[in-house]
Amino acid sequence: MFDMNRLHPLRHFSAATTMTRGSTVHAQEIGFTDLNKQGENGKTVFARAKRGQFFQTEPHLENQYLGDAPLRAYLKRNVPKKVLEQFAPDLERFGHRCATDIHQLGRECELNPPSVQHFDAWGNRVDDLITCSAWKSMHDIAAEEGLISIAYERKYGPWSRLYQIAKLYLYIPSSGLYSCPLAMTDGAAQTIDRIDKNTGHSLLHEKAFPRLISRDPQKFWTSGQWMTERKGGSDVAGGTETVAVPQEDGTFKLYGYKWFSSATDSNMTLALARIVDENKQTTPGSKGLSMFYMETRNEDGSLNGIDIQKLKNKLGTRQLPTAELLLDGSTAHLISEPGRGVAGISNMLTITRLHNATGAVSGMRRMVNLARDYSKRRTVFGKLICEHPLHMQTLARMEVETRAALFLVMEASRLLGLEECKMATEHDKLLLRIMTPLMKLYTAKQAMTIASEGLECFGGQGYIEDTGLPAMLRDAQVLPIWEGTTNVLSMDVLRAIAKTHGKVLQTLFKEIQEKVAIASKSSNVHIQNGCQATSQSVNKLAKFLEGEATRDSSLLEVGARDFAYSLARTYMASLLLEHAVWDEATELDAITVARWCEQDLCPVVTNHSRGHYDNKSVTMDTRLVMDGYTDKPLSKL
Ligand code: UCC
Repeated sequence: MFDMNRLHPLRHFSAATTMTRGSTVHAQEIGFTDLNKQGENGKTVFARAKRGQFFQTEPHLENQYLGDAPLRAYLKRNVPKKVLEQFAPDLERFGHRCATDIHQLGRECELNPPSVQHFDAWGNRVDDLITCSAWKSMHDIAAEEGLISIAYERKYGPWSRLYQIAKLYLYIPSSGLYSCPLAMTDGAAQTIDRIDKNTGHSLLHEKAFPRLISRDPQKFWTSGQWMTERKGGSDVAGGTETVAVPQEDGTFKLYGYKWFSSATDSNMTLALARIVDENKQTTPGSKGLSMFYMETRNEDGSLNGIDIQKLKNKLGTRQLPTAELLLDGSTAHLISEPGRGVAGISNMLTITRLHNATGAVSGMRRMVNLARDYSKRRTVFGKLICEHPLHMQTLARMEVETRAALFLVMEASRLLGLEECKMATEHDKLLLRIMTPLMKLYTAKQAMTIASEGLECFGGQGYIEDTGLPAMLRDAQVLPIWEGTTNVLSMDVLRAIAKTHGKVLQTLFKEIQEKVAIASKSSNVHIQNGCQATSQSVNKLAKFLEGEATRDSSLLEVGARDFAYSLARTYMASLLLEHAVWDEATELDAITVARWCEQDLCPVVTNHSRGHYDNKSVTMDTRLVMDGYTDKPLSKL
């Protein structure tokens, strides 16, 4: 008979003993016999016995750059040696700061969330937004460290963007969510940079832009992005009610209610609104939306026709002053062609989505590295948890996800750098267009999984707020929501394909196949298997697209999420393959390929073959969801 006791992890323990690092220690050696010890005055010494002598060791943060082998390898592989030699020392120095003083400030931001004082002592409406000193320090640090400016100074040509994103990646998990205003600041800078300087927007180019990219804390401005209104954040065209009333001096007055305005302390914002025509009418839908520039304060420091209605009570990102704002005659400047607001603000979305993905992968890396460190400190069942193979398997799975996500985000940054320096080919531009939603949607979901799995690696301590760990999970949950939910982004993938008549897809497939062709020369069995799995996935996708799917748009829409996952996973496989056949690649890179390719790279074909997208299945989905639903208030049940 099988001895169940063999499976019991505690089988070596007796009631009188416990274990430390593999050796048996009698209870009296660790102080519990003091329970019965008599003090000099004859009383029991409780204090020592009550608390015991064992305290768990907290995980340590290491230099965020030096401790990140995959990041350093990616940069070494892609950036010319002479260029990397110039900015790598800055990343190393900053990697230390992100584990020390900046990390401390980030924690302070978490512990001292913002508040609003609506009225002064005399009853005047002031809407004073109160933020902690650490939050204000983050503003200065962002300027001094060039967290935005690096990308626009272009000191390192096309590598500037990659350098900036790598620096942000080190920074974000320690930033106390100051990363959010920086994302929008970067998006606004990019949007302004792409507006023709000859169109008469001197305010934008001469005032706002230099401030957004300044390294001087006194001059540095942050920007908001005011899109979302009460009707919702996804359907921007259907949800925007804010109107823009033309003024005689050529400016506009905005009236409306912005439902989610993050970074309420920003100096300026880009906002969408509908221009009121001479008949006092507005145009509905996307074609009625225009993009406006507005400063949040007037010359005298008062708010520019803005009432801060309330700060949002959010699940996470509590460090960040996200507010509901009433715009009541805010002075604004039209900066897009009338009716081209969505197209205009899409530049901003491309950047903020890259920041979102950078935040996702940096959170994953932080969690994996903390859990890795903890595994070398925490002893259970007689040995360090890093000595438990099952625990190492869990961490290794998290590591594979993190590596794949890192390469995807870094690759997008590399392409963006090329595009910004006008060095991108048509192929690069098309690739970047489809990569942006794929990267955003996929890494956000990975980040949630890793954050949750990561907390488990700390046991109960992962659930205790004082450790700072639960905030990582709460904050990660914004990633699949902010800047477009997973399904909205999946639809953006389809939009990009339709808009380019399939060119983005052809480009992506070509890119994957080229990487596979190079990797397939390797004799390493893991790489060969990876090449085979990746090629098979591309072939399956191509066949799927040739079939009925493309003829029925509603079918394609139901499959949009699985389709996006398939593209993301297959492309990430090719990025891992590319890395694994690099001259300086190690066996670990081949193993990473093997592990990544063990999953279903092409869930859209799997689920299509199961009939998940046909009409019957759609009906069944609705029936499943609505089973037992009565649509009656509780009182009537
Ligand atoms: O609400 C939110 C708050 C969340 C909670 C925040 C808490 C705290 C924050 C913490 C931070 C760390 S976030 C929700 C944000 N909302 C979004 O991200 C928008 C989601 N919706 C979309 O992305 C939609 O797909 C829209 C709005 C872009 C689609 O609008 P339309 O009107 O249907 O768009 P069209 O008609 O398809 O496209 C209009 C134009 C076209 O250009 P032309 O006319 O030249 O062909 C498109 O090609 O815009 C272009 N366009 C794009 N261009 C549309 N999307 C893109 C794109 N992604 N890239 C380039």
